[in-house]
Amino acid sequence: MKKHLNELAIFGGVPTFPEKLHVGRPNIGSKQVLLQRINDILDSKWLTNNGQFVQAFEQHIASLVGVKHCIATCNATTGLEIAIRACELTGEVIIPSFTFVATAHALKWVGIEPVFCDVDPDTHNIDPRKIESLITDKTTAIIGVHLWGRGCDVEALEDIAKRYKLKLLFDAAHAFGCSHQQKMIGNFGDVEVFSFNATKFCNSFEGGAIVTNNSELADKIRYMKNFGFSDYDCVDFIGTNGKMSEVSAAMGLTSLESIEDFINTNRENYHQYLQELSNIPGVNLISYDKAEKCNYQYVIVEIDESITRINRDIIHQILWAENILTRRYFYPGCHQMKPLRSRIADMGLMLTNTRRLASRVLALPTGTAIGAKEISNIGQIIRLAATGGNTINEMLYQNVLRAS
Ligand code: T4K
Repeated sequence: MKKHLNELAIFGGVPTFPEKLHVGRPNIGSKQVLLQRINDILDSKWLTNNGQFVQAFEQHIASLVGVKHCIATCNATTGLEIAIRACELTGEVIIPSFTFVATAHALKWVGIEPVFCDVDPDTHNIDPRKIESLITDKTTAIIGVHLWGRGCDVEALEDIAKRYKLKLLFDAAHAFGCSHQQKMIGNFGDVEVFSFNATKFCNSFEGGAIVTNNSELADKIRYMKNFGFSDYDCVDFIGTNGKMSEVSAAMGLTSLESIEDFINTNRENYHQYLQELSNIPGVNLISYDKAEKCNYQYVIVEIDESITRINRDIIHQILWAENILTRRYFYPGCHQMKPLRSRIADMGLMLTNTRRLASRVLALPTGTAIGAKEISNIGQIIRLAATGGNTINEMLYQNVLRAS
C-alpha cells in the first residue's frame, strides 16, 4: 500500500498522467469532412441566418428524434430562454436544484422565479412526489431535466402538469440520442431543449436545439430566435438573436455522422469503468437502463463516505493531483449559488437528496479522448483511495491540506 501511495503525485511524485485528462473533452468527427464543409460555407458566402447547413442539421435531428420540428439555436441556454418565452411562462417555475446552473438562469434571465424541488435519490431526476407542495397560484410550469441522459418520470410529471394546468418543458441538454419508455427524448412535454456544446458527446462547438411536436409553438420559436421576425420588415414577437451559425451547423452535422461511434466508445468506457470500480464498498457507478437508448456521455460515480471513510472531495483532490480532472457536477446545487439562493431560509433542509448527491457525485473522464489504459489507471487510483480509508485521509491532511 505504501509503495503505491508514494507513487501518487500528491505525495511528491509525478502525476500518473503527464497530460491532463478532462471531463468534457470534445469528440471530433471527420476533420476532413468538416474542413470541406467550412470551405463550402466560405465559398457560398452564406455564414449564418438559416443557411443550408443549419437547415440540414435541423432535419437530421428531427429525423433522429422522430419529432416534427427542430429549431437550432446558438446554445441550449438561449434555447431554454426562447422556449420559456414562447410558452409564455411567468411567475414561478418548478425545477430541480440538482442541475447545471443554466436551467435556473434561463428562468431568472427572463424574470421568472425558479422554485427548487428535490430529486429522487436513485434517478437523480426531479421527484414528482415533492412537486405538488411547491405549486402556488404563481406557478406556470415545471421544467424537468433528464440528468445524465436518464429520462425523468415523464408520466408522473405529465399527470401533475395536466391536473394543475401547467406547462411542461424539459431541459434535455444531457439526453440527445436517449429514449424514455422506448420513445426518443425530445417528444415529451410542450417542448424540449438539447445542448450541442463542445463538452457534449455530439457537439457543434456551441449550439442547441429546441424540439417540439406543436406546430404553432414551433413557428413562434422560429420567429423568436430571429429577433421575432415573421417576414421581412414584420416583427410579430419580442425576439432575440438565438441563431446557430453555419460553421456550428457544419460541426454539428459532422458530429452527427459519427454519433454511433461516439456512443459505442462511451458505452465501452462505461462498461470498463463498471469493471474497474466493481466491489469497492461505497463507490457506485450510476446505472443506465439497458432497455433504453442511451448516449453514456456521463460516467457518474457516487461516493458514500460512511462506507469509504474518505469523502468525495478528497478523492477528487487525489485524482486532480494525478492530472485526472474530475468534476463535482452539480455541486453545491443551484439553490446554493449566490444569485439564486432561495428566499426560503430552510430550502437547503427541504432539498435533502440534492444536498446528499451534491456532496457524493463525481463525473469521470470519458469519450474518444480516453483509452482503456487511462480508465484502468483511474479505476486503480479510486480503488486505492476509497479503500485506504483513514490512512489516506490522515496522510492527505498532513501532507497536502495543511500545506495549502
Ligand atoms: N442544462 C444542462 C443540464 C446542462 O448541463 C447545460 C450545459 C445546459 C443546460 C446549457 O447548455 P449550453 O448553453 O452550454 O449549450 C460545461 C459546459 O460548458 C456546459 O455546456 C455543460 N452543460 C456543463 C455540464 O459543462 P462547465 O462550466 O463545466 O465548463 P468548463 O469550461 O469548465 O469545461 C468542462 C470540461 O470540459 C473541462 O474539463 C474542460 C473540458 N473542455 C471544455 C471545452 C469547452 C474541453 O476539454 N474542451 C473544450 O472545448 O460547463
